[in-house]
Amino acid sequence: MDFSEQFSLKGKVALVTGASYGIGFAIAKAMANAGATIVFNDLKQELVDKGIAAYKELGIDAKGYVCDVTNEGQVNNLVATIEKEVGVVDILVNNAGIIKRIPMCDMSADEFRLVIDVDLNAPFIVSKAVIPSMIKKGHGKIINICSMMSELGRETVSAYAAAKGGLKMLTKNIASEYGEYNIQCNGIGPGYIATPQTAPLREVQPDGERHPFDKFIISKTPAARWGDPEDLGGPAVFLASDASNFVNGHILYVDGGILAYIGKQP
Ligand code: NAP
Ligand code: GCO
Repeated sequence: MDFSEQFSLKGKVALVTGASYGIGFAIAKAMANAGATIVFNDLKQELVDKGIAAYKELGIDAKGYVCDVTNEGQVNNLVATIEKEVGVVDILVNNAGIIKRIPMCDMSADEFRLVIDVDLNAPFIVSKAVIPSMIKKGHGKIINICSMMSELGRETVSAYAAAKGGLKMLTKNIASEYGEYNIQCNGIGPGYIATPQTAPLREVQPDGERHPFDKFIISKTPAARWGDPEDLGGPAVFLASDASNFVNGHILYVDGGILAYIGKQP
């Protein structure tokens, strides 16, 4: 296999969850450019239609479906439909996710459960739905979108940190349990990426100043900038391609150096 072939996704079907915009969209775009056929889902038809149009503008013929990834029945239907209409899912990216920024003692148990449901239970449900056909086909790649909060905590994100820490361990367990079937399951841990999810942390202040959290993140990031969703494209293609066939159970942090850095000396 020549060098570029190793990174090619030609002939592969990639399902990226929650990929109408944001990180999922950028990952799907990179995978399409590497040759994959893109399938994605989102919660609402309106978002799916917007996503399809945005892919089309880039010359990508993506197929989109409405599906709530926390609903096992809907997920099983989605995977059966994809197998019938497009083919077996070779690459799954568990990207759909939510965050609630609420101090822990003010957070209700229902709010906590909702975050766990979307960010941890859903990757379990979707992975479980695609693994049997991957085993039959003889290969599969699962990429779980983890977080800085798979390693670190901070005020107000207890549910998110618990879910993303759990997702890191689910990643290692899928790798352990299905590695023998030539399935590689790895995670990507994005740093702070400029998407709608983090927009409230970057809001310009009434006096025109940058948000204090925005300044804080820049000071904590050796790259001295927020990540762009496009920064995740190359790492995702690597983990979806034959180039990573012996990489399993690994979390690839794409964070501009945050986890390596103790912070600026006073
Ligand atoms: P985003 O802009 O909020 O996009 C998330 C997508 O997931 C949206 O399209 C959302 O649809 C969809 N979604 C949410 N719940 C869903 C469900 N139950 N079923 C199906 N789709 C659902 O987020 P993002 O910033 O691109 O983040 C993508 C992933 O990366 C998430 O897992 C996030 O935790 C993770 N991450 C983000 C950052 C960051 O700095 N942005 C850093 C590390 C990790 P709706 O619009 O309908 O809600
Ligand atoms: C927050 C952020 C983060 C990021 C990301 C970091 O409020 O701290 O939203 O959690 O979204 O997951 O990797």
